[in-house]
Amino acid sequence: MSRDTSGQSAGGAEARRSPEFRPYHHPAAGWGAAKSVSRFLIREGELVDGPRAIQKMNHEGKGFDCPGCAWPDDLKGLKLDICENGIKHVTWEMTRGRVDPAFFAAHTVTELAAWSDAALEAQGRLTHPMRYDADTDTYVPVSWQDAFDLVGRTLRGLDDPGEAAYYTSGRLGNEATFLYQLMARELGTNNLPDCSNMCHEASGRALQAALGTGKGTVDLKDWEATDALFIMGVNAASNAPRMLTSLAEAYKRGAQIVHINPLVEAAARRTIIPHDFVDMALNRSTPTSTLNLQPRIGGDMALLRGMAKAILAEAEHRPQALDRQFIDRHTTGFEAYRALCESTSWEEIERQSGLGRDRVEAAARVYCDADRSIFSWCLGVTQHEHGVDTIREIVNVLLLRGNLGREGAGPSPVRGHSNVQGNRTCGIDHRPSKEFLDRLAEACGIDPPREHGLDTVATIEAMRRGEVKVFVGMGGNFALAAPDTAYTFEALRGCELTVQVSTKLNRSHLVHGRQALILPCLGRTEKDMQKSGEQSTSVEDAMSMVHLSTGMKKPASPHLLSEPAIIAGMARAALPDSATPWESYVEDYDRIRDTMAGALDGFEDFNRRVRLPLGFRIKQPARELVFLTPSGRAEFSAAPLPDVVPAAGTLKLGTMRSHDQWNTTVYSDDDRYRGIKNLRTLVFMNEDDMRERGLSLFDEVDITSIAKDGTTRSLYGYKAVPYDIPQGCAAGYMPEMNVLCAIGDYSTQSDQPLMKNVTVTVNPAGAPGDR
Ligand SMILES: Nc1nc2c(c(=O)[nH]1)N[C@H]1C(S)=C(S)[C@@H](COP(=O)(O)OP(=O)(O)OC[C@H]3O[C@@H](n4cnc5c(=O)[nH]c(N)nc54)[C@H](O)[C@@H]3O)O[C@H]1N2
Ligand SMILES: Nc1nc2c(c(=O)[nH]1)N[C@H]1C(S)=C(S)[C@@H](COP(=O)(O)OP(=O)(O)OC[C@H]3O[C@@H](n4cnc5c(=O)[nH]c(N)nc54)[C@H](O)[C@@H]3O)O[C@H]1N2
Ligand SMILES: [Mo]
Repeated sequence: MSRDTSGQSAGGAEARRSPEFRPYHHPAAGWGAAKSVSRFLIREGELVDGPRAIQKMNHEGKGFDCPGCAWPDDLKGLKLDICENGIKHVTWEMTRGRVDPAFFAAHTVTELAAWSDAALEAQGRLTHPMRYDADTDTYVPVSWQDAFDLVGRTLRGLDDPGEAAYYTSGRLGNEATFLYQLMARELGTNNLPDCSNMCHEASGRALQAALGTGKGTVDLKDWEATDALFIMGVNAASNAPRMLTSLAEAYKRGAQIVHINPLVEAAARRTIIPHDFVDMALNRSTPTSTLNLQPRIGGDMALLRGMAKAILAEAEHRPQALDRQFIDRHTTGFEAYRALCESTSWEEIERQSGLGRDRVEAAARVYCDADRSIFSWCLGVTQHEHGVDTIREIVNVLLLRGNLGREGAGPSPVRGHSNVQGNRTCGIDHRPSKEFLDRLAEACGIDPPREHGLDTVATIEAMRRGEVKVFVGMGGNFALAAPDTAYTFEALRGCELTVQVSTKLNRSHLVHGRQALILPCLGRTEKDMQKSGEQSTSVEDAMSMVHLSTGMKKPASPHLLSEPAIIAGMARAALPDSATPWESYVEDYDRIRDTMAGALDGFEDFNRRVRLPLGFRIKQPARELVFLTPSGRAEFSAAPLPDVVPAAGTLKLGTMRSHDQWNTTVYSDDDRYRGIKNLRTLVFMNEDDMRERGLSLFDEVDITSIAKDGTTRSLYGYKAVPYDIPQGCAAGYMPEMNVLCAIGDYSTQSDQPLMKNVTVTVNPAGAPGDR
């Protein structure tokens, strides 16, 4: 494949300054974060409104949910339970910049396509619905009604409802989510790809199979009560910064904290809790780790297997290392798992995990010494071929010591987008269960399709084959977030119609179908007025708490509609004879919630309970030791260890976020906690791997990925950075590196793209045979 022609250029405003790398030795959060926030507020011109909005964020009573990550709110309604990245996120939505019809008239799409992604987003908020005009190659204003009619007409003209796909990015509120899936299903398709297909699909599948529930079972109270935390494959200081508070508090109470990550991230060192004024004033930091383990990329499962092996060995002379009573009463499959652990050699465990036996045993010792343990994980565990097996192995280890269904113990996936978990709960699922569809049919009087729909990768492939002709994106930036940039671009460009419901200009507006619409919506911080008055929407956090979010800012433009209103408008146009009261739902979201109460398990009495001060928690059967599995018990798995050792001459590359970005939105070219300034086109490498290739700091390299089917994809002129990462492993930034992720390289277990497990060669730039 030739040089990347996706039109992407890495980076934000500082792209031309010279790169710097100085390993970071300060605590996470604290004054560094405070400084970064104030710089950001000044840059965005939000010194007054910004702080006022932040006050309203995430706290008990009336306010809006942080549109950032899905970490739960402080249980005491702490007003200052906010973080640097949440502040950036809110301020980003409140920018004063506007992308209006005059802007679009002044720039053709071809011209905009040459702009960097950062430059596109930096223009500010979208103000009017716009339609692509091929004659002038520009977006031109369109009335809402004409936009809806275009969608309706095109959808009605399809030969089959499965020729359309309906994407969501995980910040859509529950009420809009419910309407969106209702629209798709009433139209006759389960084609509901979502960002979760790239994120935690593996967690859902593994937990469902093992415990009969697709979610974690613990909440913040458990985090406060646990004796040992195992934090796997998450860069918490950047991506779930409020976890730092929990880690510091755990440390102060004497809990053990084990970080498992090829990189020693900032959260695995020390932090200054930003709202602890005494610690802030004294610049006093708290450690957030008691043990750091650096497995090779993909080596987590072998590490867990080794821990289990060590626990079983320990139980031979100390029976209480196992919770036999729990195992006998609540689980199946233990003997097969025990036999598998015993037959897996230490040699194999060391080779596959990349860790010495003593390190694995040290982790097992921490685990055995703790009465209550929590395992928490994110993308470092999920975006792999064997992500499902690895998460089931986490559950296996938990089950061995009965770490389930009691305070301070259990699995705790760190979800991504603020409402990605709520999206799934409220019906965004391309593989809905029969029970879900039966209830939906009854509560809404529709006849939903029963066959499975398409997920993210399958949608791209179907668009590329011409089988999906209409793509609707409810938020997000599909073109850049999805794997195989060049392939995904071609797929989108082959569509008859692409519709993007967005707040800001992004790449997905410029990589469009024959016809295209940009439909601008209210952001979460903004006031949503409908016929019955001001509306709130609900969201669910990563620990299954559902609460209301109420915007308070004047909308960025009077022409914006709310997401429920846009969905209802499209639905009415596409389904003129629908008996669903679309207009009435939009007048008063309580009406949507009343229907949801009948349609969704756990949402009984929704309107009342969601107004309780902290909202309510969706019941978790596994938490009560009720397992909705075929056996009625928690199920041990016994999967063989995969071979994750890179072939000679290749490295395993993991793509990840910098500190200063939100998925496809890049705020700057800095990655403070990793010591990087002014550089995104980099690859972190082990020093020995660099030496072998004759590389030193900032030397230019070409990176070529080798897909399962043997095809290759390349990025040129990246800069090598020596880093504390195991040999054979490399890391760099998404979304730029999506160019390297082949469309066919997704997990056979979860269908997730292998974004943390790309086989690459790295060579000095322009080396012979490289291009
Ligand atoms: N500020 C900010 N917050 C965010 C986001 C954001 O972009 N910006 N994105 C949100 C979303 S949608 C999500 S899903 C989450 C993502 O949160 P994370 O999962 O933290 O996301 P990544 O940056 O992809 O980082 C993954 C981590 O996995 C590690 N890793 C890589 N390979 C392996 C492996 O094989 N094993 C182990 N154990 N670790 C590995 C990397 O070193 C890195 O620390 O964050 C959410 N929060
Ligand atoms: N290589 C690689 N690729 C990855 C990943 C990885 O780790 N490595 N991670 C994957 C993961 S976990 C995820 S979740 C995806 C992220 O994929 P997406 O969720 O699709 O991408 P985002 O960058 O979060 O989307 C940003 C856009 O959302 C729109 N937006 C913001 N707020 C709102 C709102 O309130 N309403 C609406 N309608 N639109 C809004 C704005 O227009 C903005 O440009 O990327 C995936 N891609
Ligand atoms: Mo995500």
